[in-house]
Amino acid sequence: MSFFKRLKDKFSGPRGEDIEKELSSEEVSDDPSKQMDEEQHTSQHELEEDKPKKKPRKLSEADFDEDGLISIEDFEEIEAQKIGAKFKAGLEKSRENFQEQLNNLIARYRKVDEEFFEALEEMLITADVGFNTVMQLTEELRAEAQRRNIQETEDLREVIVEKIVEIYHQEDDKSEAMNLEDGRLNVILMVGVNGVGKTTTIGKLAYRYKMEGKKVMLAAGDTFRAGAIEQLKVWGERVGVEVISQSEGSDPAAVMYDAINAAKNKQVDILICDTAGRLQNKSNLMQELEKVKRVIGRAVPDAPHEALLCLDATTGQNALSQARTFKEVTNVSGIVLTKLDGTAKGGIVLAIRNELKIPVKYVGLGEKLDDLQPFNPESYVYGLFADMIEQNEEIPDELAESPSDNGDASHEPK
Ligand SMILES: Nc1nc2c(ncn2[C@@H]2O[C@H](COP(=O)(O)OP(=O)(O)OP(=O)(O)O)[C@@H](O)[C@H]2O)c(=O)[nH]1
Ligand SMILES: [Mg+2]
Repeated sequence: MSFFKRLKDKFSGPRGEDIEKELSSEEVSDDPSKQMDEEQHTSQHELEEDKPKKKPRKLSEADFDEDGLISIEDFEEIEAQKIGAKFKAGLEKSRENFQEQLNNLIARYRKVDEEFFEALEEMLITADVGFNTVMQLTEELRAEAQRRNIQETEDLREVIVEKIVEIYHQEDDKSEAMNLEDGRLNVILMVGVNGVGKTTTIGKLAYRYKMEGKKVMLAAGDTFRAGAIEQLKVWGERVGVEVISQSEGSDPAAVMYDAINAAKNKQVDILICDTAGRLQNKSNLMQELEKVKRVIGRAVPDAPHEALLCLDATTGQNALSQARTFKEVTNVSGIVLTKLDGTAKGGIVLAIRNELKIPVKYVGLGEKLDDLQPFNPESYVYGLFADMIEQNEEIPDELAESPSDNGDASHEPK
């Protein structure tokens, strides 16, 4: 089965069309910070005008058997297609950009030659993919085109998308999975510069874990910014989880200490700690972060189990430089890349993964509660190239004029 066909079956398929039809166009903002005093959110928090928000499909009666149960296969199928629809909606800007540029390239350079590869490199670098990653990708594409004797750029379309997934997987085996275990207090620390989406992400994560049946607690460790504690409390109320806080200006390490004690007493599964936005070049703030981590580590062995660095995808190369500095001073176990819905340069995901060697664990695809999705390279490329993937019609074997290996795009993915 071809790569495009496999992605189409998984993320779109027959149910995908239903889900899309039922996606409503009414705008819903679930972000409680929007309800707060305008002054508490500076202009860096302001985003571009949002696209209409879409609702995932609800299960219909037909999905249930006579006992009112749904099969695991049906459930998984619907879940995969919901994820596909989320990534498709969240990556709309990037997809328009990527697909249009790729179509233009293929129309302009019909033959696979050096000129085409150079133009492709330029396109990918402009989409924030990152220089080294682009070079590696096009190098592999050159080799693959030669190996399979691909002459027409049109026949390289699917190979390009497939290589993006491959390049994501190689390098190391660092996984996107969160280091969370049942039967212990898991501590997640959220760090990053101002306005990247730390607090919002904490709200969305709390919602996700609560829906999974976990007991969640939040620690209001941003004691610095006016209104930050209140913002986290609003999230806590909305999601229905307890928030441990002290007064503004108090020592964040003391808040963490309190929160850990409360979490232990109440047998919490997951404690998520907010921190103040800190500029990476302010060494005192960075030291404060280390103190917070020390306190957490002393109270719970091996904690924090995840130190997630929040990066704003709309800041492009600047996000990469933030990550490099944070990585130097503190141990970052994963990245949350927010506001992917707000950029047309979604290639930044690849740059982060390949140039920083830190796994992207979650991506923010919008402002609604369930718009924070676990990152997965396949859902990501589906979101980036969905129209191309859905339009792809696999040519039946008997009709495909493919003597041995002349540009046969229907090889199994590795
Ligand atoms: N469109 C979109 N907006 C997001 C996303 N994540 C966060 N935001 C918005 O980004 C803005 C800033 O979010 P916060 O969570 O307050 O950021 P923060 O990092 O906690 O900011 P400080 O506390 O000031 O350091 C809010 O308006 C959020 O709604 C996302 O994935 N997509
Ligand atoms: Mg915050």
